[in-house]
Amino acid sequence: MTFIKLFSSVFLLLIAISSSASDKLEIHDAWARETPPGTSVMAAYLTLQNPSLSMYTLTGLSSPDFKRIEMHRTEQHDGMSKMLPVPQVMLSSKGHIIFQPGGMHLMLINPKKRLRAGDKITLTLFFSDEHSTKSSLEISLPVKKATANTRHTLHNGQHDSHQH
Ligand SMILES: [Cu+2]
Repeated sequence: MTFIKLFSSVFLLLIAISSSASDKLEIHDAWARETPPGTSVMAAYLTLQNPSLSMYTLTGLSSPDFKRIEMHRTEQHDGMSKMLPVPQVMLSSKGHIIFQPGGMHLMLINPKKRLRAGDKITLTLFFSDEHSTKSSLEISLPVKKATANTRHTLHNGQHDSHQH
């Protein structure tokens, strides 16, 4: 291999690495709500910040600790709260997405073991950028008890088997 060829392949590799979402995106305030024993669903929250000029789409999530992860949003209908699945979420340049109690949230479905406050959950977020390049970001978030601040968002409704 000539020097030029070697140089260009290294250069391409650097471009590929620097354009991945994991380099550019920031996760803040990530946590999952501790649930009573026997509950098959947990809610998790986080803020996803995109300081870059690129646009990303959050296309899904997975976790080795759960069977599957869904994105939901909560809507009020006639005083009843209803959860609707969100297949993907756009993350604009310089924008952010907030998953929070009473709003858009993550549903962690069928934990492989009981998770208590103080435990950690591993989550992988999958992204696609404006060129359809796929990337992923792995994070670790703590399980916490609901605080007085989040408890007031509890409500009745068809999804009262868990809190969101
Ligand atoms: Cu939900």
